[in-house]
Amino acid sequence: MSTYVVVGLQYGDEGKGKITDVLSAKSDYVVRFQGGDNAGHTVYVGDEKFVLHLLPSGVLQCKGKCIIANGVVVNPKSFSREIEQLESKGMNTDHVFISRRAHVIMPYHILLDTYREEEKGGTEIGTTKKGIGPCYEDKIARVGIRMVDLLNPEILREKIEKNLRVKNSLFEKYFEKPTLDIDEIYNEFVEIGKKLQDRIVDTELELNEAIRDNKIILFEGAQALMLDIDFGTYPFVTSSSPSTGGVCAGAGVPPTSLQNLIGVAKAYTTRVGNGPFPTELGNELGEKIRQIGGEFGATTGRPRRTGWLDLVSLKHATMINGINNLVITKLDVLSGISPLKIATKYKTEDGKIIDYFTSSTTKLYDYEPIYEELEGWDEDISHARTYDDLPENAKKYIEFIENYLGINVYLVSVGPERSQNIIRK
Ligand code: 2SA
Ligand code: GDP
Ligand code: MG
Repeated sequence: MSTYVVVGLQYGDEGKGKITDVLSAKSDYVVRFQGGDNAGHTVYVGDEKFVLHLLPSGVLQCKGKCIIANGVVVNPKSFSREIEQLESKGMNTDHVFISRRAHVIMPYHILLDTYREEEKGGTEIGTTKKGIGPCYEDKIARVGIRMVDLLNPEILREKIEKNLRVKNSLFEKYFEKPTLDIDEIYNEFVEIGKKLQDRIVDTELELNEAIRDNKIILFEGAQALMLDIDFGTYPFVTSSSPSTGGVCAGAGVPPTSLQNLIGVAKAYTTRVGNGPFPTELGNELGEKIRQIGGEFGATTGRPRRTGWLDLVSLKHATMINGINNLVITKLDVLSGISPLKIATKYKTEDGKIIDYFTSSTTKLYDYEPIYEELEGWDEDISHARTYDDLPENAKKYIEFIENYLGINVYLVSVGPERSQNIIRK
């Protein structure tokens, strides 16, 4: 198999960064295909912690090329910051490229996102305030600025001017906030274009050539299926498609080229931001899991909401993604908790028992999860390196998930470090 796709199956933060890092050592390409610097992908190398937001997590290990493809929305300032951070640690970043077609997050996108979130009675989605939604809006409205535009000052000025006419009027009249200055933005982004020009390329050409040459390509998802613009808990979602299907449009590669579809799920569930969360604990045990699991936003530092594993939503996620390999992370966090609950069905507000995920987000608040209880284990499993090192009850937990979803778990992660994995044959 030469192409791998790693996607999140819950509400993000499943540990995709760690898994991508592990897989990227043998990859010729590591590719981000959606989202932007809203992502927070944590990788531990020894005692050193790296949190990657816009760059693929594979940048730390991949000896080939790291690509930010057309489906990503790029904040060039975050890009430069991350590149500088890595270079200050002695790393070479000459292998990082951005698609000419990728859209640029402009200062007005960030302000719009922030004002909407802070407005009383506004969107209140609990976004990362990185400008992701407004940038994708402009892309779809066909008024966006793309990386290639940063290389053509005349077109760039025209496009900024056009956008500012609308955005400034919104800032002034609707939000009652200061307007933005065209010259300031223009000068800044022309300079950014000059600085990044050698990295701005036609990534879809390169990737398709790599597919033809049977190179190993790893597509790295950010966020997760339950935050998908179509199949997540709309409107409490991100503005892209973090699914395996999103890879094709987001990187310009054909569906027939995708082979190994890897879904990453935590052994429990977390969510950061607003929106329904049927298995949320919201009690002392939830707090305990947050503390042991270190469940705080890797980009914003916000405390993540915690809850039991939800197989109803996981089945939805594996179905939409067509997952053929599962990774379960953070099993170590559940040591010492017994019984462990797993949601296998929901009871709807009118008493019906269902085992599929609903499209009606508002109803989901009134759905009651129906749980199976499994006995827990007390052992510290963070040193387990083979499946047989795991206590019987931990194995039963994994096998319960496999049986429900009908998909094999091929990797169990038992700690944040690169080496803390159990790979099943
Ligand atoms: P946005 O900013 O428009 O994408 O926000 C929309 C929703 O998507 C959620 N979202 C995330 N959820 C989990 N993790 C994300 N990345 C960071 C992390 C988040 C952080 O790794 O911890 O630091 O807070 C991420 N990015 C977006 C977001 O919470 C909204 O629900
Ligand atoms: P991502 O967005 O999916 O890449 O995940 P994040 O990096 O936002 O959050 C996952 C957190 O869990 C990070 O702090 C990781 O270092 C950590 N982590 C990943 N896998 C494991 C694991 O198996 N056990 C423990 N205890 N922590 C893990
Ligand atoms: Mg994250």
